[in-house]
Amino acid sequence: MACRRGALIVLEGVDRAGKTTQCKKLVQALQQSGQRAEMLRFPDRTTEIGQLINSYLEKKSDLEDHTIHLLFSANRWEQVPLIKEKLEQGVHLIVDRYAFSGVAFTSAKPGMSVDWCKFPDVGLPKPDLVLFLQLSPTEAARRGQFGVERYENTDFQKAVQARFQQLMRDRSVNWEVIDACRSVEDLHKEIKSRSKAAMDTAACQPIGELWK
Ligand code: NYM
Repeated sequence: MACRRGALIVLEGVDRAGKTTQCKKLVQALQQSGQRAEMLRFPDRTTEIGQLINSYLEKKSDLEDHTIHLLFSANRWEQVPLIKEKLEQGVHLIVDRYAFSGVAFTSAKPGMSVDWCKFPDVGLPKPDLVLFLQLSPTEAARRGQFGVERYENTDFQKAVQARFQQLMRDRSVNWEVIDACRSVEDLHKEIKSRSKAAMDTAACQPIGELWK
């Protein structure tokens, strides 16, 4: 492959860390500088699987814990052909949550192990960079009321944060931790510069496989 593939960059963090705002700003900045960049988000609530997930998150339906976990994973796998195609075309993909949210949220539930939770996502396209927006759950709660969706309470978010910390010890993934307790613009500048470095490195490398 010529040195031109796009980079897969994921933003992770607890709810309210600012991931969606920062993903949008990064895509906009890249496009303004003449690069091809698109945003993806998981869950992608627009697909049939995504609608099942949406109904679960909105507490309109109840699903068994393993079952909903597998649906979140399937919702990523259904986008894999598109992800690979775009990266190979040289489009940078900026992704709001990925398999790490999948594992952190499910494994924060009683009786769900991190190892079991990782398995369905093994082999997904591996992100070239995972930026973890670090914000304490207490500070996140201060940013405004949590919504009414499932998982949106401080105790659960603390458990999720602990699982993220555990996942970040895995050096096979290129994690970078960023202090999210700053202004939107300061955070954006740092995210842009860290992403730029990852894009330069990714350009000449094949797409990796996650957790393999
Ligand atoms: N979530 C997200 C999961 O439980 N598993 C997953 O695999 C993913 C991608 O869905 N609280 C949870 C985290 C969030 C919720 O996310 C919806 P958002 O970014 O608010 O749409």
